[in-house]
Parts: sequence; C-alpha cells; structure tokens
Amino acid sequence: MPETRFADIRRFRSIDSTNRYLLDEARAGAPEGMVVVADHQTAGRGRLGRSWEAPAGANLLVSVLLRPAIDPGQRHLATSAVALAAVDAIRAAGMLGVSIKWPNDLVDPEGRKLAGVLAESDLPSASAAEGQPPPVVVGIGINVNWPATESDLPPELAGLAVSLRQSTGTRVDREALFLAFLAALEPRVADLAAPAGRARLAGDLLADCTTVGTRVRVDLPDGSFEGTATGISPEGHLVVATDGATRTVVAGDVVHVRAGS
Ligand code: BT5
Repeated sequence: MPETRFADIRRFRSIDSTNRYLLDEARAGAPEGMVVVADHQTAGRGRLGRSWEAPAGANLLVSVLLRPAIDPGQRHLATSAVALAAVDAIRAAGMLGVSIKWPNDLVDPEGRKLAGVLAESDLPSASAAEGQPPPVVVGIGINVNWPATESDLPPELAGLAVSLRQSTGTRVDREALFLAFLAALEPRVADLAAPAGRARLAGDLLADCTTVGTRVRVDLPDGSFEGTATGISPEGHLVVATDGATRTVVAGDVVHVRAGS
C-alpha cells in the first residue's frame, strides 16, 4: 500500500484467524505494519472466547500489527484508531449512519452490529523483538456483503447484525473498502505516536461514539453496574456517571439500556 506503513500485506483464501497469525509473527519479531487479510476464517475470534462469523468471500476480515510507543494504559487508543479508520472507510463507501459502540463495535442507527474490533497483545513472549515497542494486533471483521438479507443470519444473530450491503442497498467492493481502510488507518496510527495525536483520537472517538449520552449497564468480571456514559477519557476509556460518582471503564462489556429501565 503506497505511502503507508502497510507494505507487507499477506493474503489468505482460508486461515484459522488473522489475529492468531499476526500474534505468531509478532512473537517472532515482525515489525509494525504487517497486514493479514483473509477470504475466510475457520476459527475467527471475538473477545472473551467468543467467535466471529462470516461465510467465505463475503466480508472483510483483516488484522494489522502495530507497535505503538505508548503506555500500556493507552492501548485502547490502538483499538480506537482501527475503529475510526473503519468508520472513515465505511462512510466513504456510502453508509453515513455508522457509529462506534464502546468498546469495540461499529453499529448502525438501530444498534445492529456492522463490525467488531479485537485487539490482542501477548506481551511476555513478544519481548524477543529487541528494540521494538511491544506489539498489539488489531483485527476487524466488517460485514460487507453478508448478510445480504436478514434471512441469511443464523438465529443467534437475528436482529443483531447488519451489513454494508443492507445499509447501502448495493453490493460493496471488498478490495476497495480494504484499501480505503488502510489509507485511513495510516494517519490514525501516526496519531498514536504523539500527545496531540492521541488527543485527536480520543476526541474523534467521543464524536463518533453512540455510547456517550446513553444509559448503560457495564458488565465486569466481578459484577455489573448501571449509569450514564458521559464521556471518553484521554486514554479512550469510557467515563460513566453512577450514583453521584464517576467511574472510568477500562475494559468490559457495555449494554445500552433504555433510560429508566
Ligand atoms: C468482536 O468480539 O466483535 C471482535 C470481532 C473481531 C473479528 C476480527 S475478523 C479479523 C480478526 N481475526 C480474528 O480472529 N478476529 C478478528 P465480541 O465483542 O466478543 O463480539 C463477538 C460476538 O459478536 C459474537 O459472540 C456474536 O454474538 C457476534 N457476532 C459474531 N459474528 C458476527 C457478525 N459477522 N456480525 C455481527 N455480530 C457478530
């Protein structure tokens, strides 16, 4: 990809998981900028052991290897950089109503999931890459041409997933979307490197985040709490007001709930 750091693009017809592939490469010392894109994943993964579904040849399944020189506490901004680049590319493809549901979903105006982002880092075993900042592998699955209609979805995704094709009413060129995504990602990744850029990422996340301003339930490993999402911290974390206090959520599942429910 000219004029970007994404020169090494590896293409697979079928692979278990593009994230898994890049984590192995990162452990062996691969530099920032390696990209993997696949027509099909046999073990596409989501967060917390969940899986990512996509039939062969229909959707965009891509991972990038980043090595941002940032504090571990700022790593969510790498997820945000990828989500924002995808938003840019998706809007350019004609779907204006896309927004980010914190922490890692792209959704349509009805809250249906168009894409999911998965950031993984494997810090201890990645130390072999001397002189390089530790890696973070960020993968994204974007529903491009599947589902074509609601009836394509398996029962567990009915009403929950949506595609670019459904949203725009036309088939979308996966390769063009992929290249637009990488072009949009370059300045976003550059932004990770300096305080002003990181402030821009957090500000753009706030502007495009549908979670802020809504009533949420936050599910954490040690329990849940409800509150109103009021903002995004400089690190890209979700700020939630709850019973007179403010909590900053670093990681967790967030459910949008109706006010008063
Ligand atoms: C995610 O996890 O949303 C992150 C998905 C990341 C997938 C990409 S594809 C390229 C790269 N390589 C990988 O192996 N993974 C990444 P999470 O928030 O845990 O959401 C997973 C949940 O989303 C599942 O449990 C389903 O309920 C739902 N889901 C699965 N496939 C979906 C789809 N195509 N569209 C919408 N929702 C889906």
